[in-house]
Amino acid sequence: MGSDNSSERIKYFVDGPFFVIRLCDPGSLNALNGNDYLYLAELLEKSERDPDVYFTVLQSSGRFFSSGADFQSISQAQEMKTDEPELNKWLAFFVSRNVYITDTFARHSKILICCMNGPAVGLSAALCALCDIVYSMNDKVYLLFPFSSIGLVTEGATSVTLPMKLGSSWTFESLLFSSPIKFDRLDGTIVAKNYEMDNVDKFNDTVLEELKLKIKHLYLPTLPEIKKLLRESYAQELSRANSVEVNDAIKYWVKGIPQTSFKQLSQKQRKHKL
Ligand code: CO8
Repeated sequence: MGSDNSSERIKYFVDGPFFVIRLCDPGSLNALNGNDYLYLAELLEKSERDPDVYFTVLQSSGRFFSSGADFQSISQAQEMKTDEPELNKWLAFFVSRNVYITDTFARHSKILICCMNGPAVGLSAALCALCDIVYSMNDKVYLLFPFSSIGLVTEGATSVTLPMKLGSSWTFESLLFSSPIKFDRLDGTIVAKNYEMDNVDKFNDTVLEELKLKIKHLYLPTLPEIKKLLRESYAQELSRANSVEVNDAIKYWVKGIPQTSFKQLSQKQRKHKL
C-alpha cells in the first residue's frame, strides 16, 4: 500500500483516470476504526495529488457498504489508561478525526463516486452522502444515521447534505427517530442509478466498465471545474457544519454516553431498529 497508515481493511488501485478504493472487511460489515477513517482520507489525498486521476471511486465487499464506526475500537479507546482529562482523549479520538475525514471528502476536487453494494451506517453513511454520484447494487440499500439512538448529534456534515439532497421533512424524520432511509427515498435523490444486481464483484466491475464507456467522449479536465462550480454555493456550509457538529457532540463523549451505547451494540444487548 505504500503508506505508514496502511490498513488491511482498505485496498486501492489506479485504473487509468479512476482511483478505486475498496473496503475489504465483510466479516465486520466493513466497520471502520479511527485509523481506517484516517487511511481513507489519506487515500483521497493520494488521489487528489495524482494529475492523471479524475475520479475517486469507493467500492466495498459483502452485504454492507459499511456499518460505520467500529464499536470495538471505541471500547479500546475508552479503556485506554491516560493521565489526561476525558476532554483531551475524545478531542483526539473523535473531534480531530471526524473533522479531518469529513473535510477531506467535502473538499475533494476529483469526482467522488460511491458504489453502494449494501447499507451504510453512521459516519460511513455520511461519507456516502458527501459523494457526488452514488450508484446502488439493488433496492436493498439504505442509509442509517442512528445518532439520536447512540447519544450523538449529526456528523459528517449531514446537517447540510441530507436536507439538501433528501429534503427537510425526510431529514427530520430519519435523523430525529434514527430510522433508516430506505431505497424508495434514496432513488433519484442520493442514488443516481440502481444496477439491480446481486453479486458485489460483478456490480463493482460493471460500474467501472460503464464509467469507462461514459467518459470516452469527454474532455476530462473540465470535470473538476464543473464540480467546483456545482458545489460553490454550499462548499462553505459544509465546512461550517463540520466544525459545529463535532463541537456539539464532544460533551456526550466526555460524559461517556455514546461509549455506553457502542458497548451495548458490541455485546449485542441492543439493536438498531431497521
Ligand atoms: N463495529 C464492529 N463490528 C461490527 C459493527 C461495527 N460498527 N457492525 C457490525 N459488526 C459486526 C458484528 O459484531 C457481527 O460480528 P460477529 O459475526 O463476529 O458477531 C457482524 O459484524 C455482523 O453483524 P450483525 O450480526 O449485527 O448483522 P445484522 O445484519 O444483524 O445487523 C447492523 C447489521 C444493523 C449494521 C448491526 O450490525 C449494527 O447495528 N451495527 C452497529 C452499527 C453502528 O451503530 N455503527 C456506528 C454508527 S455511528 C458512527 O459511525 C459515528 C461514530 C463516530 C466515531 C468516529 C471515530 C472516528
